[in-house]
This record gives sequence, structure tokens and C-alpha cells, in this order.
Amino acid sequence: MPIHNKDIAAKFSEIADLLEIDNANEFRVRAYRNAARTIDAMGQDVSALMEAGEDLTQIQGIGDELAKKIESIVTTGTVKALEDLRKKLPPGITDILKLPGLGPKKVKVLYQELKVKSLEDLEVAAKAGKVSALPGMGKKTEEQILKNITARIDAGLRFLRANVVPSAEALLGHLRGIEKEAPMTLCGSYRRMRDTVGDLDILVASESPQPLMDAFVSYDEVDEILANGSTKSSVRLRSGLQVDLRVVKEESYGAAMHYFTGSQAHNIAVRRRAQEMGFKVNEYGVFKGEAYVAGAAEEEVFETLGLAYIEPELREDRGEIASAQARALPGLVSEGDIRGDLHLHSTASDGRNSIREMAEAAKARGYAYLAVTDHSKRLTIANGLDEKRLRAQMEEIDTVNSEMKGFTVLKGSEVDIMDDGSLDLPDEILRDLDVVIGSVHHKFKLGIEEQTMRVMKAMDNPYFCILGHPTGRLLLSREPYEIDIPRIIEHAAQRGCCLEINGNPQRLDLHEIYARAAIQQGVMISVNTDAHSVEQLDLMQHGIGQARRAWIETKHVLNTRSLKDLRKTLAVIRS
Ligand code: DGT
Ligand code: CA
Ligand code: CA
Ligand code: ZN
Repeated sequence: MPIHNKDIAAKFSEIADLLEIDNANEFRVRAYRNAARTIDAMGQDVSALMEAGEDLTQIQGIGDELAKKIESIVTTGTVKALEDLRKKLPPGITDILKLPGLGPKKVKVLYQELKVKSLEDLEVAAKAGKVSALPGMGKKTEEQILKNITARIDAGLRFLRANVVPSAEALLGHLRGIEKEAPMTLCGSYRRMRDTVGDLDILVASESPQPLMDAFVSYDEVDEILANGSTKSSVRLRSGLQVDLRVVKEESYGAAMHYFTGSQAHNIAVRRRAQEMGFKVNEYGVFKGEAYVAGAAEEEVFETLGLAYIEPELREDRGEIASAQARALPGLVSEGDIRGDLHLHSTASDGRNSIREMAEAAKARGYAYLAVTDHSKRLTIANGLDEKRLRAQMEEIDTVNSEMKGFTVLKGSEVDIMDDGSLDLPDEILRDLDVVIGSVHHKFKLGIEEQTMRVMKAMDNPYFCILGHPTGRLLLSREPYEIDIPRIIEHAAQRGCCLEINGNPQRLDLHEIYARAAIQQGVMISVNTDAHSVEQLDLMQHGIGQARRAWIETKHVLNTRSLKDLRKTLAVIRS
């Protein structure tokens, strides 16, 4: 691969930027910047000149030192000066520099004044309004920064959490093979059950870290070793996923688990509380002066600070610390509380298994019921059911129910919400179903007002029970359609119908923030999988993760009810 002028110029520009952020002499900064400009503007490739034996110092602005650096870039692809700077400054600085509109001058101010070292830091600072308070920044810059951070995240820097579960568990298994007894866990956003993760954070308690580190960096799936220390290493897997490994002593395991689970905002709030109580908290433990007070277990850390144990899903600095102090944390719903699945598809529309197979699989999971909710006729690509086919399916369900003991298949439909807010099937048949889910599958681009009115009208149908995947978002690929969810929540509260948390990892829709607002207004949530095969019944865990992040308890979830109570509730919704 020949090195082009653009590549050399980019490296010189990066050196100039990093030097500037590092407070280097301004003449040095300018020398690199000018050289970058000169090389970029040259008609001939510098690498060709070099090979032809030309003297590079003949180029204006290129002295001996810069000529040597060009040679290094052409022959090795990089140069020591750049590598040294990248090591010297926090690695997140490079990510920040890539944000549109943020040059080295602004990044320098952010780094030096606000200690912003990563996109995450920057997001926190911008949200807190600290960026606009800096000289030369302003509200506009701050808003633009937040938008660009979101855009970068969407551009593929993150992974769906559900997609990395297998590789996370495999890697943990690999490390367990080295130290069978050592306490070991995944921390970070992964443990907090966020919908997406930026990287994985593995924590191990051990007195002899070296074998673990060796096994970690030599793991089969490792593509690149980013850092290799005695207690701290980072790698990038072939999938592109970065993994950090940290090994601590047993006495620090709980404190480190708390620290690396985060979120950063939660950590900051906990640290502030600790200070107020005369303690210091870090990844090594809780300290009073120099004296270690606690830290072997996470519970101890909370207890020392006068707090009830806070579940990882709640650690976002959204009121969990005050609730923990008041001993008023919610008793979060868990997968074991779920009695049935109310959104799934069979071979009649676009599913891969028969009703009978879905029912057997649900029963084997310990469920008492499920609702078959195949698509309705408008969705022709999914072979949606018209009235006649749905009637036939209802008879089939009667047969399955007569053959199965201790399990009930409910009759349902995921009926399309039409352009005008009507439903895709007539009331005469909806009335005879047990569960009606209404979903938007087309016309995503209506204005917010029209979209909101359309969905509210659908909810007014007397047989409507649950709004399916309410915002239509597809994580990392499709933005939600524009819809006024606070108004939808208000309407659901008045109308007495439910909203869905769809457990499909790409959807996880409603988002936790909205789901929490919904239960606060008394709206019940249905956590469903939208399974299209028996295996996908397993997606419930992801829906539950999102529900827990929304502070949702068993009582808020429709499908934690017994069949008898569920029928009663559905009757109320449809009265
Ligand atoms: P991610 O990986 O972007 O999905 O999000 P997290 O939360 O896993 O963040 P990550 O991997 O950068 O760091 C893991 C945890 O370590 C984070 O949640 C809190 C803690 N942490 C990392 N850096 C800092 C920091 O500069 N300050 C504080 N207070 N905590 C930090
Ligand atoms: Ca992480
Ligand atoms: Ca990390
Ligand atoms: Zn759907």
C-alpha cells in the first residue's frame, strides 16, 4: 500500500493537534501544521520523490527533522513522535478531535478546564451546561456537541448489548480456565443492562494477575493488543469490540466492581456523598483518611455510605441514591416474575414455528400462557392474516388448548395501525380476540402531530390493549419515528391501555426513560419478546433489562399476572 500525501498530512495534523492540546511550543505546532498543508497541496507524491532519491528538505518548510519523520511514515506507516503523544494524552482525546466543529483549541480548553478526556466525559459536561460556560463556546456549540456525540454513537462505535453476550461469556470462560476460584465479573454498561455497549469491562480479584493478563492478551479472538500492563490490559477482538481487563486484590473487589460498573454519573454522585460523610471512595475501597474501611464486597460500599444496595440497572444518577438513603428503592421485576408472553408470531404470518411448538416452548419455560399475535393483512410481506384466516387460526387455538394441560394459548393479533388511525381488522373480529396489539409498520415520516394523533386514535378503539414497539426505533440503524410519547403516555393513562417494552434487542422499545414516565402515570407495561421462533422466547431477558432500568416492579407489568388476573385486567382495558 503506497502512502499518499494525504496520509502523511493527516499524521502531521494530528501531531500538531495533540501538541497544541499538550501545551507545546506554538512554533513547533505551527511547523507541523504548515508542513501538513504543504504536503497536502503538492502535485507529486512525496513517497515517489523519496524512492527516486530526491532530497525532501528541498521542499519548502521541510527541514531535516520533518524529512526524517516523513521517511518514517512512508516506510513504517507511523512515526514515534505521534505514537508518544497518543500515549501521553488520554486516548479519548482523539475521539473528541474527530467531532465536527471541535478543533484543537476547543478540545484543549475542554481538557484543561473541565478535565474532559473522552466522549462520555464530554457528554456529561455538555448535559450539565458546563461547556457553554467556557470562553468561546456558547449554547449553540454545546447543543451541536451533544448532537454530534449521538451521531457518532449511532455511526457504529457501539454494539447491541445482546449481540456481545456470547463473546463476553466465552472470554470470561477462557479466563475462568486460568483461575477457577477467582471472583470474576463483567462490569460497565454491560452489567447495567444498557441497550448498547461501547466496550466490555472485566474485573477479576486475584493475588497473581500475570497468568490472567497473559491468557487475556493471547486469547484466540484478540485482533490487537491496545495496552498490556501488570494489572490492566485492553484488547480489541476480531469483532471490533474492545475489552478492558482489570485485576485487583480481594479486599478491593467490591469497590472496584462498583467503580467499573459505573455509570460515571452515578460514581460521581456516590463520591460526592462519601466526601460529605468524611469518606473517600475509589476503586481500591472506602477510606477514612488513610485507613481502609470497606471494599471487599459491593454491599459493604453502599452500607458504609448509609445506602441500601442499588441494583446495577439503576446506577445512572437518576434519583437512585436518594431512594437508597430513604430505603425506598423499587423491588425490580425479574424474569422469574413473567407468567407469559403476549407478543409473538407463528408460521401463519412470518414466524418459523407453529402455534403448538411456540406453546410447548413457552410452557417449558414455566409460563402459564402466551398470546399468538400474528400480523394483519396490510402487512403482505409478512403474510398478514385477513379476517377469514384469523378465524381459522382461532379455531386452531381452540384445538391446541383442548390438547394442552396447564397452559393457555390466548387469541390475539398484532394489528396494523392504518394511515388514519383505524385498525387493519374490523371490530367484529377484534372483539372476539383476547389480546389486541396495535403497531405502526408504515408511514414513519408523518409529522409529529399527525403521527401522534394517528396512534392516539388507534388507542381509542375499544378492543385495543397494547401499543406495540411504540416509537419504531431500530437501535444503531433506524431513528424512532417522530411521535410525542409524553402525550401518548398521558392518553394511555386516560384510556387505560398498556404500552409495550419490546424485548427484541434491536428495539427495546419503549426506551427506559419513557417506560419510567409511563409507570409514574399509572400506565401498565407489557414486556414481550415479539418472538418469531421458539428460540426467540429467550429475548425476554433483554426486555426485562430495559424494564429494570425503568424502575419497573412486578405490579407494573401486565404479563406478570396470573391468567385469571390477566383476563380480568384485559376485560377492564376493553370495557
Ligand atoms: P460504555 O462502555 O460506553 O458502554 O459505558 P461504560 O459505562 O461501560 O463506560 P466505560 O467502559 O468507559 O467505563 C466503565 C466504568 O468505569 C464507567 O461506567 C465508570 C467508570 N469510569 C471510567 N472512567 C471514569 C472516569 O473518568 N471517572 C469516573 N468517575 N468513572 C469512570
Ligand atoms: Ca464499558
Ligand atoms: Ca471500558
Ligand atoms: Zn411489529
